[in-house]
Amino acid sequence: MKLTLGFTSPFVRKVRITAAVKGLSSSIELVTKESDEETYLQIRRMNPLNKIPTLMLDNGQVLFDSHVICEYLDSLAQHPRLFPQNELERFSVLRLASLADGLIEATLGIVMERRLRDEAFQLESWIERQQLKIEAALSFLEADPPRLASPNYGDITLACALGYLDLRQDGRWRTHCPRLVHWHQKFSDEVPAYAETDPANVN
Ligand SMILES: N[C@@H](CCC(=O)N[C@@H](CS)C(=O)NCC(=O)O)C(=O)O
Repeated sequence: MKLTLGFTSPFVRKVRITAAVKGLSSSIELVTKESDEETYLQIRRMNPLNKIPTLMLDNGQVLFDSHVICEYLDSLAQHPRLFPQNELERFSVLRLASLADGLIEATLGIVMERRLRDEAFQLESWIERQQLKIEAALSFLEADPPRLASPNYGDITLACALGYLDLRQDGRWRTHCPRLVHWHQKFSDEVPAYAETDPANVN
């Protein structure tokens, strides 16, 4: 399989951690613009949304987005199960993952607004709206952090969202979320792939 990626993308990080936890990393070739531009662009274009991560299977089929890719990887090996089969547990994991994806999207939205628009045209009201979503999601999670029995897809997504806040907002979330900081440290200790995919460690 071939995975298109950039090393700072939190959506890509979810997929890489999922692959590692499932013991599938060696079955996936990582394709960046720098390593093989032609293949990278070819696979990326097969996703009409033209986003990373996009995964090309060995039969040529292309999968996107990160949720679909992670669920596909989870289906390839029985253990450990990252998407529970029990309905109640499954929807709780999916809800956590959706909240964490929303956290990533709000953070990314601010990054893009600041990066792509000239300063004079940046819409502060829109940036504030995204920041409010970030604060609200963090308060919600801080009030009742997930239990970390055996890390699941929701946990992986949340860890990547918090890692992305570390990268893009200098870890400011840490000052008012002590329980989440503890949760994040525990996840990091239990899942070596988290540190291995830390964008801060990419040259
Ligand atoms: N919902 C998608 C989001 C993927 C996404 O937004 N990727 C960003 C990089 S972090 C991207 O490719 N942006 C380029 C673009 O939107 O054109 C997923 O979960 O895979």
